[in-house]
Amino acid sequence: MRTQVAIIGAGPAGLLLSQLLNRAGVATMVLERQSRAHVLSRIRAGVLEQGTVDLLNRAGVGARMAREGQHHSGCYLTHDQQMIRIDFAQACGAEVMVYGQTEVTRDLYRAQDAIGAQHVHGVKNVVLHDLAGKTPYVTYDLDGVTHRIDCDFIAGCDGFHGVSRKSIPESVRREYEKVYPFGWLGVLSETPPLHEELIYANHPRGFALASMRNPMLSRYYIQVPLSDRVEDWSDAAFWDELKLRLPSDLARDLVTGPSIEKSIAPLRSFVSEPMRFGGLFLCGDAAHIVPPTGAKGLNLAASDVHYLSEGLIAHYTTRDSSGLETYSEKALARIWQAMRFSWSVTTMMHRFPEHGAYDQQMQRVELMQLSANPAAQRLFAENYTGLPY
Ligand code: RFL
Ligand code: PHB
Repeated sequence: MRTQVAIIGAGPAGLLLSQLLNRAGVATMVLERQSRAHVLSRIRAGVLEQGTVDLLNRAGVGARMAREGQHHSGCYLTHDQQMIRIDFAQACGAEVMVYGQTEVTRDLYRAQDAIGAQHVHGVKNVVLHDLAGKTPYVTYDLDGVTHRIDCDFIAGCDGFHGVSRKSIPESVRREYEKVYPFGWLGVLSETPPLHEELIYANHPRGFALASMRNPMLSRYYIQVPLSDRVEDWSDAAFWDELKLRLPSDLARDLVTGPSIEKSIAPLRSFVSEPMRFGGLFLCGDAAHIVPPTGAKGLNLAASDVHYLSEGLIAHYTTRDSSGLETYSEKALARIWQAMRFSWSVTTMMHRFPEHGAYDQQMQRVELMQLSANPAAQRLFAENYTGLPY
């Protein structure tokens, strides 16, 4: 079997790339290890930058997002009992859209089905071949039979644990990593959100976040030690801890209910350079991970897809390969800026086991600066709503 671009992974990066390429007449084949139901059961990101919204609209998948997504023109950072509102609209004239990654993925699958894009789910033993040569190909097993796809290019959209990044020789890869000494315990519940905007809470007991998906679906997180397991946290214990970390006026109004999803995600910053090796291009979490504090993971996957799809479409339509040549450099420039923002918000908002009184004063001063200084507010707002592509 032959295609132009073989795409490994049907997360948001793989599906969005496939959608943009197919609409431009470039043939793709998406290989996914999990079932479609499994991909759609994952609860992850919730905040979309304007650039991501624009790209989804360009991919023809924006209709339901326009109806059901919520426009947010600010968010809150809390500290002690104080609430600092960052007004994105006033600080930098931009806003974000709250619309879950699960819904983005569902919309992409529907659009892909409508144009007859090719996906194979449940593949095993994906191996990438001849990446440095002229005839790259992919082999995989399905139901005990080995298949081969010949292609011009391979897009590695298979997330942090995928096979693509590891197919680049170690002598070529440069990896940068920071592992944080805590995770986020997340709960999804069919309750009205605490507030109409997101609330990021810095508290002596640890960080908390009150987010949402829609008027009857809330998403909350609390910082937990890496040694905690989901089974250690009953719903009642989660709600009690969350209330302790929110300003008391707000906590009084929190509506609690049974959790419909509960999971712990470790926090990590990671970048692998370069993002191209011969015929292989890495995209999204396959090349980089950010801690979720800045809401950047999904948005970086989208900006990678933007650069890569432009490069591939120009290559096929005008024989101009300059976009492919500069892909890694352009994507990485934006990624490192998002790395800095995610690291700085994570550092400002969490309790670190090794931190003492000095570090806590630094957090307090940073928060005070954000509450009083328009330049600091603008920097935060520009980064949160998304730097230009
Ligand atoms: P994904 O979504 O991980 O998709 C990769 C896909 O590749 C498949 N795969 C393979 N397929 C074939 N062969 C193999 N060998 C394969 N290995 C893996 C996987 O099954 C999967 O379907 O990466 P992508 O597309 O780059 O998208 C990135 C985003 O998903 C990610 O950045 C965000 O979800 C990160 N993230 C969050 N980002 C935010 O902006 N805000 C958040 O609140 C937020 N919460 C989260 C998150 C990531 C989490 N993870 C990864 C554990 C919460 C969690 C729990
Ligand atoms: C979420 O709603 O899941 C969410 C929102 C903002 C973040 C992280 C997660 O920074």
